[in-house]
Amino acid sequence: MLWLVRWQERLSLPNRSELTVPGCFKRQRARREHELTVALVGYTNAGKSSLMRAMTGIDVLVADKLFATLDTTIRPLYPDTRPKVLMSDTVGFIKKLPHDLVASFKSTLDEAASASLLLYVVDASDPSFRSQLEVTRKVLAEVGATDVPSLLVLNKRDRLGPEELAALKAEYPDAFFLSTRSKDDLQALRERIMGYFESDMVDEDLRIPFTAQGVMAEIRTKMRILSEAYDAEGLTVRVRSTPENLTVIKKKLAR
Ligand SMILES: Nc1nc2c(ncn2[C@@H]2O[C@H](COP(=O)(O)OP(=O)(O)OP(=O)(O)O)[C@@H](O)[C@H]2O)c(=O)[nH]1
Ligand SMILES: [Mg+2]
Repeated sequence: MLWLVRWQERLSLPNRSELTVPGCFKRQRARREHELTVALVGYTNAGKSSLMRAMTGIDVLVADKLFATLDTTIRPLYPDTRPKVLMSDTVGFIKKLPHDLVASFKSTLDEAASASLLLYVVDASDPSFRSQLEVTRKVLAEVGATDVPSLLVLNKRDRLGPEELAALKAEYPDAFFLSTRSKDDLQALRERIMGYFESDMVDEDLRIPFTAQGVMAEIRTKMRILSEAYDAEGLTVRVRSTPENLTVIKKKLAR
């Protein structure tokens, strides 16, 4: 165990007890089952917390050191989206993670495995980013997160010269290039995320009688409203929604 303690000290790692997952995590996740979640995963120092801060407005710690983030944080995108999308910032990965310590990353790994979409955040200005990405992919594969759809985000593009950027774009044509310091890049990523979720959605007309107005609040949170038309008996709304949420709402309206 001594080597592990020394190794932790070298990286300024917290001890294992500080890294353990709060017991309420599973329950929180169960509650979020029907919600759209984006998990930020990647090597330590890639810029996950910077992205989290920029996309959700939450004041998470951003620091130029290894293992700045020691726990998972979950917040909705800000400004609000319809439907609501939750983003989670996770603990960073490193090379040669002792198997013993993998257990301490449980909240990160669980979060990743249960997300609707994974963003693999990479520091594209780090010459060793390819092997860092490999480490992240390998660890996530070990916990069965390979089925979760993902988007590769090559961050810190502001540190790349035009030729370097062009070469990386040719190497990773499907990746999203970004700097967390560029408002335009962040807006484009937001649109890409919403576009991804909407590609899975269906449009449908829902009839809401005046006696079932309570359901409208839930519809407004979970779905995007495309149009609303009132008549004498109630309201007809055209919504864009995930099939799962549509089923839940239709059941409530049928009661
Ligand atoms: N130049 C530049 N620096 C960035 C960018 N995004 C983040 N950084 C810097 O990269 C460093 C690490 O950022 P964090 O957001 O803390 O990285 P992290 O992935 O959360 O790191 P861990 O919590 O250790 O896993 C900080 O010094 C940030 O200011 C960017 O787009 N460009
Ligand atoms: Mg962080």
